[in-house]
Amino acid sequence: MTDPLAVLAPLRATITSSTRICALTGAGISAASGVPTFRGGSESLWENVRPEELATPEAFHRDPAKVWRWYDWRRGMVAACEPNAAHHALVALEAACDRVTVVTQNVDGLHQRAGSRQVLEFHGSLWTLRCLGCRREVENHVTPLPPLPACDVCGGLMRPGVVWFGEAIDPEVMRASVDAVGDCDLLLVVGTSGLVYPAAGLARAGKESGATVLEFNLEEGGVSAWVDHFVPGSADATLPLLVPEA
Ligand code: BV8
Ligand code: ZN
Repeated sequence: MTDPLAVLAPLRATITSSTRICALTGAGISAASGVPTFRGGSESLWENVRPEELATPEAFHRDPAKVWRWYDWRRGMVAACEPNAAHHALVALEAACDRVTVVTQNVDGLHQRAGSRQVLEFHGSLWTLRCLGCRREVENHVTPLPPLPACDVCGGLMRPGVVWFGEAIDPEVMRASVDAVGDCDLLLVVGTSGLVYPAAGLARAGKESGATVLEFNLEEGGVSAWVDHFVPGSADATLPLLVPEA
């Protein structure tokens, strides 16, 4: 595997002169924290289930208790994890440039726990519940949850506050994310297979808006066509290489 430093050394001026950095992150950035990825490894989150089975509105309508068991298991598992050096590196970059915006496909909340101040949760959050009755959204970190969490205002059934397959991205989050990739001069694409749209389309949008695009991943994937430089390795080892010596 190429030495990540050999890729980054010639880019040092580009990186340090960047004033607006955007990081588009996927499950791979949380892998070192112990959060399984979706498509990969034996421990992947989808290993024993197909996404269509659980991460869709139809699945929830068909068997809400089953879908809640999976999300409650994930909430408990993520609650026991800590942000890793990759999450912390994005926080450290905030001191080195005007603005770092994180657009994450992850729903684990680890960027916020690491201290990132500008996080756009493109696919929502495990820690948000939304009422099907009155549409209220609440932040909730209780694990485990009751089997079918009910809204304490209208008694309606609550659902996980995530974006399922076939559901639209929140328009406000979409607009802010498109602005972030369109406005940045350095786009870091970290730990994503680039298979899920419209999230993966943000990498192309960043490239076409003139950003320098660096991909941090174990292997090249779905967005590599729009990447200027591929930095191989585990994000918790490679992303900290971007942070100027303290
Ligand atoms: C929509 C929240 C329309 C829930 C998630 C055919 C072609 C193209 C698109 C489609 C298609 N058929 C259907 C679609 C659309 C569909 C889609 O893209 N499907 C894909 C699978 C083909 N998209 C949608 O449905 C989206 N909505 O299109 O709506 C619409 C419009 C208007 C009105 C109504 C409807 C909504 C998609 C959102 C789905 N929700 N998550 C939950 O989490 O439970 S997606 C899920 O996958 C996660 O959010 C995850 O983040 C995301 C993407 O996966 P990755 O993050 O990339 O993770 P993955 O495991 O795949 O890869 C891990 C990567 O990390 C790998 O590259 C690996 O090498 C790397 N890695 C591993 N370890 C490390 C590492 N890298 C660095 N260091 C390490 N240590
Ligand atoms: Zn309600």
